Amino acid sequence: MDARYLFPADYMADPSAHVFNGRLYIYPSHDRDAGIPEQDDGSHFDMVDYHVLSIDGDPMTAPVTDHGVILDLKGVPWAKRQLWDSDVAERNGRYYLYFSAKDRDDVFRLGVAVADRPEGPFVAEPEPIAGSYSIDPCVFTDADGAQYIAFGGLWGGQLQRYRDNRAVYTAADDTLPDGTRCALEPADGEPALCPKIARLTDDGKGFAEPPRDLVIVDETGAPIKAGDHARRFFEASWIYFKDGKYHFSYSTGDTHLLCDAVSDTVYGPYRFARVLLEPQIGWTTHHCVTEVGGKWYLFHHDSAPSGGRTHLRSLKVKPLAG
Ligand code: FUB
Repeated sequence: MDARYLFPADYMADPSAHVFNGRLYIYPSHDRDAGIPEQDDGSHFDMVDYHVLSIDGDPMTAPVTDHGVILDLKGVPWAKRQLWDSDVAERNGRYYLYFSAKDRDDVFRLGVAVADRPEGPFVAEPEPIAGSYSIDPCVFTDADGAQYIAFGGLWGGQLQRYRDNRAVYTAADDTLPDGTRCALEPADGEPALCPKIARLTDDGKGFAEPPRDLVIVDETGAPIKAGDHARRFFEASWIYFKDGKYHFSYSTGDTHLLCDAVSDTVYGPYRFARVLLEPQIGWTTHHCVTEVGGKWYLFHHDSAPSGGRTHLRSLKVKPLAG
């Protein structure tokens, strides 16, 4: 089998997969059709809850269990809409769900919710992570136990509004009067905007340091340029450690690729290495790379089962090539 649709009964996307206590858990976004027309700012991705799935055994063949809702938008005091990509990390026997949502001012922030079991239920903190912005958090636990959060996403994910961790543009700046979009991204010949990375505090609820640029470089060591749409970062950060190297994998957005870059340190710079997945049916592409039972897998999504509707996506898994 080349790839498996993991959960045909429902539309889910943006998988983050981890083995906790010997069982594989998958934390996806829970897609739904809210009747919102497709828009460049991604408002049609109007999700209101999270589920968790689990698998005992081979991810390519074993049954998948849906444990139901683990966090609902109504349970997040600061969030107004759009529960987007999430990830879960274990710390001292408790489980921390990191997620993206829009606050009351329609600004994306990152939130934390805590549970005693991987299956939840998760209880959200009353406020978003101080100093957080944009979308798509992933948390990597290093060999020494230190945990790092990487995040960011362009266009609807609002990363282009920020410089040096400060919002320097407003929503109105995202589209110029002549209709030009993404005017806030650097010019094609300049270094691309970077995903961010920060070590987490010991309680897992905050940044222990100002987020840094996670720089992706080309074969010469130069930062990837903003005009290099086949290699520049767009969204969907994921960090994993394999064969003695840190890997940063990500989506290129409008060129619909999943790419992989490698480094000797968790902060980078990460050298562009290869394409992990060619374009699939549907606009977004998002993934994680996870070791299960000694084998490596690529979890991702596509929109084939919904007939290509961008906001109704289906989870997939395949063995990681190479
Ligand atoms: O699911 C909503 C958004 O679509 C995610 O946050 C992005 O990574 C893209 O997959």
